Amino acid sequence: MKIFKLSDGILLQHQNVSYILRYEWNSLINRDKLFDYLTGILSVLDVITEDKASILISQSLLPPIGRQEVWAAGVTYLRSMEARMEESADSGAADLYDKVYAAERPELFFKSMPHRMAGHGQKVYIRRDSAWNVPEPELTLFINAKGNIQAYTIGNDMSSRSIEGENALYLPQAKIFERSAALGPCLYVPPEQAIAKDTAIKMTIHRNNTQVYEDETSIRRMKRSFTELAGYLYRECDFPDGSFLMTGTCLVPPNDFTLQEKDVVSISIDGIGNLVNTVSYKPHKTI
Ligand code: DO4
Ligand code: MG
Repeated sequence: MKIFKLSDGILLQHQNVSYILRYEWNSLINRDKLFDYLTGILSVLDVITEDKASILISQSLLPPIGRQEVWAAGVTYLRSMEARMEESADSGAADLYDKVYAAERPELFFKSMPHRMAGHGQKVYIRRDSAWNVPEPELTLFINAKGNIQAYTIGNDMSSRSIEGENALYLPQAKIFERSAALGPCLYVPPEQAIAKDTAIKMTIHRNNTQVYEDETSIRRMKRSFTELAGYLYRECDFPDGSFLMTGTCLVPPNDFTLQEKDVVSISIDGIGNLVNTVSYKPHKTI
């Protein structure tokens, strides 16, 4: 089952039928047993045609987030650890990454407030003061206030490799800036609370209509479990509206690759869909 946040309501798709819900986003997604609740109300919802659903999605789709904070996990795949050890070799911080990969406690960091997020079809930004920028495709959990994973979405944890590589203490600047994170296009609510272990993640990057990067992998390669990450995040923090947790990147483009303005990043995850964003710089202030 998928739910799409629209500028005027919520679109639910289940077994090839589309429904419209007039519910408040935050209280709807924060329920326990979300899949059971949504299947229970299907009979009282308005059904719309497939054509109408496609028009609504193309014209009024928003990122699937309300008041939630967005957090991220790091170094949860071997590929991420290796890439970070390479980029930080000169700073002497390479050890941090293999230590955290092996440690019991995961790396978790704050990523974004809702107002900084991009949704499907919107621009993501790269920093003007960074020479080496990449997208990070990440399966993203929606965890409700009780700490239970209810849904999944696609995340892009846009990152500056030059800033993080220069000094690991610069991580917040490498990670947090306007439109440095994208979520979408929908929330996938599975019948059981776990997504399939062999779920594939694929990323392509196009420049001037030519594909300049393509790779894919499976979430099976992740070192940690989703419940482990959620458990650490909720240990000493409350999230009254729930939270989003990006689970770490599994794909890193080669070291000679950096994003450019107008590149198109497309991330697809089995069962969820496709998150597409065009790369840009934050416009200069006009005041
Ligand atoms: O250690 C820094 C960030 C790691 C990260 O964002 C990732 O592995 O996806
Ligand atoms: Mg990441």
